[in-house]
Amino acid sequence: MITKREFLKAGSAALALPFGMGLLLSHAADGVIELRAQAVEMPVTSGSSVASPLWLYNGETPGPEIRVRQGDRVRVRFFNDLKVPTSIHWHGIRIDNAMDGVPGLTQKPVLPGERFDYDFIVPDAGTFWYHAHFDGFQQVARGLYGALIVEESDAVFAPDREITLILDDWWIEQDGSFADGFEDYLQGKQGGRIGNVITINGESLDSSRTVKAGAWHRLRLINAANARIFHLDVSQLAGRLLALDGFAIEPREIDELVLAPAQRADFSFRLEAGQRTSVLDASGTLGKPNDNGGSTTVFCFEGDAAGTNPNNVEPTLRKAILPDPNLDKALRVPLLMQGGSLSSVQKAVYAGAIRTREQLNEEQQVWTFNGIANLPKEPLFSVPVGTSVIIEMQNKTGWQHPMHVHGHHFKVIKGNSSRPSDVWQDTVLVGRMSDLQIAFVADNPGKWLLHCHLLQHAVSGMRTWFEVTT
Ligand SMILES: [Cu+2]
Repeated sequence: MITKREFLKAGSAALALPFGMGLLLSHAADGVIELRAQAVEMPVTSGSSVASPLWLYNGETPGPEIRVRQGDRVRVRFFNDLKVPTSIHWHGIRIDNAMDGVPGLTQKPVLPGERFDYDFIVPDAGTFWYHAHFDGFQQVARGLYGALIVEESDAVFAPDREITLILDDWWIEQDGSFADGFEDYLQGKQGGRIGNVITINGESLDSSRTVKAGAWHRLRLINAANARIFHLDVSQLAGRLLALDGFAIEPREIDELVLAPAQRADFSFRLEAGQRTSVLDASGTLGKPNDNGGSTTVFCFEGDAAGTNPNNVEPTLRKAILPDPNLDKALRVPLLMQGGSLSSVQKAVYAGAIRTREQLNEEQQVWTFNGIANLPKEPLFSVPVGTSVIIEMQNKTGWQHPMHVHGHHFKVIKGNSSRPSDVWQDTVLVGRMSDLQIAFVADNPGKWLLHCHLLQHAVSGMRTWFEVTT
């Protein structure tokens, strides 16, 4: 059995990058990016020799990092080499609806052996990601995701001062096979598929990266896990939080970062020569405490031996200007969230008919929005373009839900999201048994998904949609 490193050396055409990821540029060559979804037997972590049946973009985990510039037209020629249908969703991009990658709502699934050309403009600079959006609970868990980085039109950080880290967890057996074959029903009723192997760009916990001493770096973090909410102690990072869900914020120092599935966070940081800094696990659930009796190190950086550059000024990001919703005139949309293993719900609508609790259990539809499990025929709401909308989420379940709105960014106007309230975001963590309100201007025409990004929750009921009409 070969290790992942040997595998990459032997078979991958990926460009050599400082941090080991393949790279695809839209503003290179003919500007068309080629992505292939493929089944690949390889280990999930470098150094391991136990292969898992992964599904990957271009045979890489994470998939190749796509780098484009703000305002670019992005063209992706996508081939499905898998034996199952799939599609790609461009998470967080305020995209043309037809390119959003949601089978059943915005496109047909891309069948085995077929091709789909994605073609869209990226209006906002920031840290985004792409992932499969068909049977996502399985396809994302098997590795179908990658970073989508939209650079500012004028480069803010030097290219070799940029570090993208994708956090994931995998639930695999000793022999490398995926635990439960993606059929564990009970997990879907609770906190979802939490893995037993953590990876950071395919490296295991405590991986170290050398950075240029004295220079400001930009760290882009992406949580690609199905269900795991990362609690990171970033107090040692000696940097500042620059952006959340791709969008620039007022830079600030923070000690702890809660990163729910699909969320992103950008930091600036700088190290002196020989200085080492660690990002630690604040949840107490990752790995084992280190020899010093402290928290587990998730990843760390070390300044190289080069001299410092005292003239180096910390770069800052330009804030995106999005229209603020008119809260007085906004359409208020209640969203009652129910279900899960502790639920008392006795009946709900599924596929257009009222079902009993037993029937819902049989159909594995155990979560509901407003009494409906999974995509209803009618939208949650339909509004003309430009309408301000407030979604009043009432989480009556004993679980947390990272709620994601497609095609738009929103602000939290009421409730605790464990994030600053003045930021635009596309995924918000709604606490158990709590209320939270988000607001945005529905300014992107089309049919948009609104769902829980805990992917087993989504497939077993926590999905709805809304319509923005012209
Ligand atoms: Cu959920």
